[in-house]
Amino acid sequence: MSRLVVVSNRVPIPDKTGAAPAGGLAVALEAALQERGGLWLGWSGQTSETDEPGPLRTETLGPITYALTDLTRTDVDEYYFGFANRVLWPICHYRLDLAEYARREMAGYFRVNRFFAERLAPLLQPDDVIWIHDYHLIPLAGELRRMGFKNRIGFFLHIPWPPADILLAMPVHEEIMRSLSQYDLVGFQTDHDLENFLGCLKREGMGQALDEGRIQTEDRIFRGGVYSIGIETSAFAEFAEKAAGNPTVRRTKRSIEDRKLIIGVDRLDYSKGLTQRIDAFERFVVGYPAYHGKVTFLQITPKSRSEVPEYEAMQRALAEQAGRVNGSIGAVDWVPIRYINRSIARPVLAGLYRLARVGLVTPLRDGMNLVAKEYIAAQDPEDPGVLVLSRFAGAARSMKGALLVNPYDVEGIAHALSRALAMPLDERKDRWRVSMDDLLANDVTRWCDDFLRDLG
Ligand code: ADQ
Repeated sequence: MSRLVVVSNRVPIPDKTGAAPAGGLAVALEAALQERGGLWLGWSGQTSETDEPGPLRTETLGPITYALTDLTRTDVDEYYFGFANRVLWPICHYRLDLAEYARREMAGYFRVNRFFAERLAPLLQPDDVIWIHDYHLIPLAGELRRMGFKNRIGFFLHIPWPPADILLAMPVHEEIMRSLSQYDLVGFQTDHDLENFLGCLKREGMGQALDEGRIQTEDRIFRGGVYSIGIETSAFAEFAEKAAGNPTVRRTKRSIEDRKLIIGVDRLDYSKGLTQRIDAFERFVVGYPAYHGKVTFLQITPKSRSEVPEYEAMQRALAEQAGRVNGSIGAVDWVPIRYINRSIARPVLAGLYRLARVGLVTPLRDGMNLVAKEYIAAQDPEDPGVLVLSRFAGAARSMKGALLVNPYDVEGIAHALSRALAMPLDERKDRWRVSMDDLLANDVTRWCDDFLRDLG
C-alpha cells in the first residue's frame, strides 16, 4: 500500500501524553495514517519572531511523521487572516457582503501555498498518495505539479462551494478553479456543492462534466465527487452514555432543575446564524408563554479568529444580545440564556448534548455541521431529544429525522422549538432512529475510506 501524505492548515499533533486533540477528522485521518504509515504536514500555529519561518520540525510517533512549519507574521496576516478567512470563507458561505479582497493578501495566499509545496517536496516519494484539506490550500497541487510531481493528489473541501453568481465576484476565481483542476480527485460535502462547482466551470467556459464523475477542463481531466463527512458515531455515543457520572454534567443537570434544556454549540462565526437563533429563542418564549421559566437555552460558543475585525465585532454584539434578552424576558429566579465562550472537553460535551431535549443547529450556511451529528449520536435511545436543523447545513441532506428550519425565519424556528418540546416520545424515538441509522452507516471512517479508495 502506498504511503499517505496529509496536508492541512493545522496539524493535530498528539501532546506529551500521546493524546491527540479529539475531533472526528483528526481521529479518522490519524487512523488512516496509522494503517498505511504516513506523513502529516501543516502550520504549527506559531508565528516566527523574524522574517524567516525557520526550519521544518518533524516528529515521528509510531508509523506517523508529523511535519510542522512556523509562518512569518506577514504570511499569517496575508494567507490565513487575509485571503483564506476574509475572502474565501465569506465567499464560500455566500457572504459577498463580507468579502474584503486585497491583491496583496491574495498574493500572500499563493506565496504561502508555494512555501508549503517547497517544505513538502523533499519529503515526498514517487508513489505517495497526497490528500490536501480545505480552502486554505487550494493552490497546493498546482505548485507541486509545477515542481514536476506526478503523484496522486486529492483535495477535500470542508466548506460549501457557492453558486456562480457569487464565486464570479471574486477577482481570482479563475485561478482558484484552475488550481482545483490540478488534483486527481476533488471531494465536496454535498451534491449541491458539486453542482455549484460544475455550474461555475460551465458559466466561465472553463470545463464540463463527462461521465462517472470525470470533469474535462482546458488541459486536464480530473474527478469530482461527493463525500459527506461523518463523526465517530459509536465512540461518541459511548462518551455520552458514560458522561452521566461526570461532575460537570451532573452539576449542570442539577442546575437546570426540571427545566427543559435547549443546546447550541458552535464556533463563534457569522455563518452559524447565532443572532437569528437568539432572536428565535426570544420569540419562542414570548410567543409560547407556557414555557416561561420552563426552559434553559445553553449556547456554548468558543471564540475564533478574533484577529478578523468582523469576528471581534460579532463577539461583542452577541454578548450584548444575550444580555439584553435575559434582561427583558428573564425573572429573578430564571436566566433564560446561558451564553458561554469556552471550549468543552468532548466527553463532557457529549454528556451536555444528552441532557438537552432539543439540539438547536441553525447555520445560515454550513459545509456539513458536525454538531448536528454529535447531538444525535449522544442521545439516549429510550428518551431521545429532537434536532432542529437549518436546511442550509450540509447535514440536512442526511439527517432525515430532524425538524428542518429556514435559519432566517425567526418565527419558523420559534414554532419548531415548540413542536420539538411538545413532541411525544414515540415520534422522538422514530425520528432519532432514522438519523442515527444514517450516522452509524456513514461514519467518519467510511468517509475517509471512500475518499481514499476513489483517489487510489
Ligand atoms: P466547523 O465550522 O468548525 O467545521 P462543525 O462541523 O460544526 O463546524 O464542527 C465543529 C466542531 O467543533 C465539532 O466537532 C464541535 O463539537 C466542536 N466544538 C464546537 N464548539 C465547541 C466547544 N465549545 N467545545 C468543544 N468543542 C466544540 C468545518 C465546516 C463544517 C464541517 C467541518 C468538517 O465549516 O461545515 O462539518 O469542517 O468537515
